[in-house]
Amino acid sequence: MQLLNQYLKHHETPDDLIDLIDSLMLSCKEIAIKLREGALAGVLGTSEGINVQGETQKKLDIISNDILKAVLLDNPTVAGLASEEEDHPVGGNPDGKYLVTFDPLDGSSNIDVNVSVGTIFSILIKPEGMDGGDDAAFMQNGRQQVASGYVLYGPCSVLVLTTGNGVQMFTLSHGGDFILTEEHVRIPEQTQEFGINMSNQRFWEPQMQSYVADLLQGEEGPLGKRYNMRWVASMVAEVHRILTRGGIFMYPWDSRDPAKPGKLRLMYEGNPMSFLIEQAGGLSTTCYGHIMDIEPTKIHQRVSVGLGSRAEVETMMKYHAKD
Ligand code: AFP
Ligand code: FBP
Repeated sequence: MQLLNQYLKHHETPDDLIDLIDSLMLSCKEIAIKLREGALAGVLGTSEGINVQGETQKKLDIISNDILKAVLLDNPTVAGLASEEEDHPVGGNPDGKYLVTFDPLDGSSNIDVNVSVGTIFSILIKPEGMDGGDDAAFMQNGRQQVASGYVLYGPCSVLVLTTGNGVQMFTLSHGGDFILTEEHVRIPEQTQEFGINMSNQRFWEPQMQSYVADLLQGEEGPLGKRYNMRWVASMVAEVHRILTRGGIFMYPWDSRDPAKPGKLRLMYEGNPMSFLIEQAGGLSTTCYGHIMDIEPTKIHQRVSVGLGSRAEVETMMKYHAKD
């Protein structure tokens, strides 16, 4: 069993990137402690704030954001950061090499009910001559990511990471180390499990309606097999399930807010998760094309998402290619 830093060094990860991942993990360990203490630390419940996405912030959204910001801005490799909880990017060291985007606590509407949540992150290189505090520096497609990952805070805390060399899982030990517990994660091609918020069914496009209707028909329908459904309402937990045992997860465009391409955020959820999914042999799409090919135009841009087991995602895309 290898410790995180040793593993990364052994796989020729640049020293400054190891240093940055180390800072991210320092923050995540602090967040894990706050989550573990829950009501004892007075951190549960809602704050007074509303974030730039128009969502009510949980106290732990703000605490987690503050922890990540403080630790990352103290790291000289960080030229700038962008958070789902901040209106604008924040500049770091002008000579820093990296930009970090993160969702400090994804699935935070689950915190009070003690269900799994997570921190999602993505690392980009700051383009030459740009200011790391400017939106423009972050306008890079998902293929430019040098690393991405998440820490799932569940019954145990697990870091799931890619630096472009497959996907590795590291479990947080009692002693505070992230220890390699799974190397070169592969997503099974086929699955019998899907995840989508069914309460939004009437708002989906006809193509998605028809795909999910066929999933629900099971072995009697055109897909010829019985499916099970899972919905945690925490993307980190859904992606972790898919990386662990396969499946398809969808959060498609819907007509509740027709001008928005979807609910999930490209820079903090779509791109980092797509990098992991594709590195593990799966597919990650908008239902029409690869998420990581999207050229972003806004830091808080939204995206429609359909990701997971390759064969299932391809089937779902065929429904969308029909017209
Ligand atoms: P929160 O961080 O506000 O809880 O949002 C989490 C999330 O963006 C993503 O993790 C889930 O997949 C999705 O919301 C669940 O959305 P619904 O509540 O609409 O099912
Ligand atoms: P396991 O302990 O076998 O996972 O079963 C769990 C459970 O009994 C409940 O926790 C859960 O509500 C239910 O299964 C979900 O099952 P299904 O998706 O088959 O309806």
